[in-house]
Amino acid sequence: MSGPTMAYICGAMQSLFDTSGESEALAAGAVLLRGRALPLATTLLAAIEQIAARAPFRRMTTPGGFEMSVAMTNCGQAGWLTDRKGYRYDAVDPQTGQPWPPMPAAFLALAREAAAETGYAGFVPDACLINRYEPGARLSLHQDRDEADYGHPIVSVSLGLPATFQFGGLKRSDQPRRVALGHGDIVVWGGPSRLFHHGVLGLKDGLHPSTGRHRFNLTLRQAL
Ligand code: MD6
Ligand code: FE
Repeated sequence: MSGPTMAYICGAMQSLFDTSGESEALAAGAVLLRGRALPLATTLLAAIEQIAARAPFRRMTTPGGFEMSVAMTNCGQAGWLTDRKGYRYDAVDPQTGQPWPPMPAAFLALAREAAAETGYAGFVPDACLINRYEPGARLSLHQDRDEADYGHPIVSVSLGLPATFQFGGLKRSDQPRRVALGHGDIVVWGGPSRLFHHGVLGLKDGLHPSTGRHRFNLTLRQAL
């Protein structure tokens, strides 16, 4: 027996024993778990609303003086910031003078499980950056390199309107591939691709039943 028959039987066995659903490798160390956050979507969105009530979404300024089109807030022990002084993590929200709201238990559990399942056991995020896109908002190619230890992965959860994610390489000039990320999709990435460049193309207008004209993205990090 060989070829398609074998492939079919292996696929069937995999779906018998794999309770975790579909997963797709994007690069070495980067895995897309399609729809994995769907059962928690309502919980996550309610938590985002509660966080934003205490630490409002705001469009931050880059060190070069540009206002980002993506609105951001944070929860956890540390929050990611950018202003004229640079990029960094800080325990305090500069807009309120208060600590960032605590990380909801659902964020922590989801990140732990997704990371463990993709080979990163013991991941305990201490920071979550929450991005909010409206139609037209985009995120240019960047690396996430403000965390203390690149040995930890980042777990990314997408909610609401779909987006086109660009996943490049170590060099900014590496031609990025395009990956569609929709409601409930999780990407876990670390290892050899932890410092790969990535970005999000301008959000297409639309109306999502759970988020209206918005896309949200959570990136859970072990930043400190
Ligand atoms: C976004 N995500 O999906 C932007 N960074 O809105 C990121 O910039 C990102 O998804 C590091 C790791 C995973 C990510
Ligand atoms: Fe990033």
